[in-house]
Amino acid sequence: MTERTLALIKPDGVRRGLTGEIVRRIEAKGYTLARLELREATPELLAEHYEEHHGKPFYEPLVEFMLSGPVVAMVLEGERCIEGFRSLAGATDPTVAAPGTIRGDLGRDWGLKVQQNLVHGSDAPETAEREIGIWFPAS
Ligand code: IDP
Repeated sequence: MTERTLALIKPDGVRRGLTGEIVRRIEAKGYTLARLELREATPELLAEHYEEHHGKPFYEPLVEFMLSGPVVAMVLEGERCIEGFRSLAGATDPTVAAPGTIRGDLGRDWGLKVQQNLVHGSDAPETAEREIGIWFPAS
């Protein structure tokens, strides 16, 4: 079944000049870029996006990090692309993410309060539709 997912290149990825490399991997996998925009997040948008993490110890540093520079927001389309993009991204912790994945090849631990792990990808069809609605309200 063709799916849509929200993928973000987080501020560390944009800052480090990895946008092209990350988009290249998405395109090489064969997913369609339905939307792609360089965006500045806002506290309100992030409060919605990270609703499930409110109250966790890494929440405040996560929001601060996500506000530290522009992000690239994308809507990807393709068969099973929700699971597929998470597979391309790799495990949350970049130190243990498998080589071959975006986080495993390009990310590492910087000893900070939040994992700067380059990308975000929706984790389920309902989450994907919710997150696409937050970042691209007209979609
Ligand atoms: P995911 O991005 O792999 O889906 P989530 O559990 O949804 O991981 O967490 C959202 C983001 O919060 C992560 O990508 C990472 O940047 C940060 N994060 C998650 N867990 C921790 C943690 O235990 N310490 C620091 N940062 C974390």
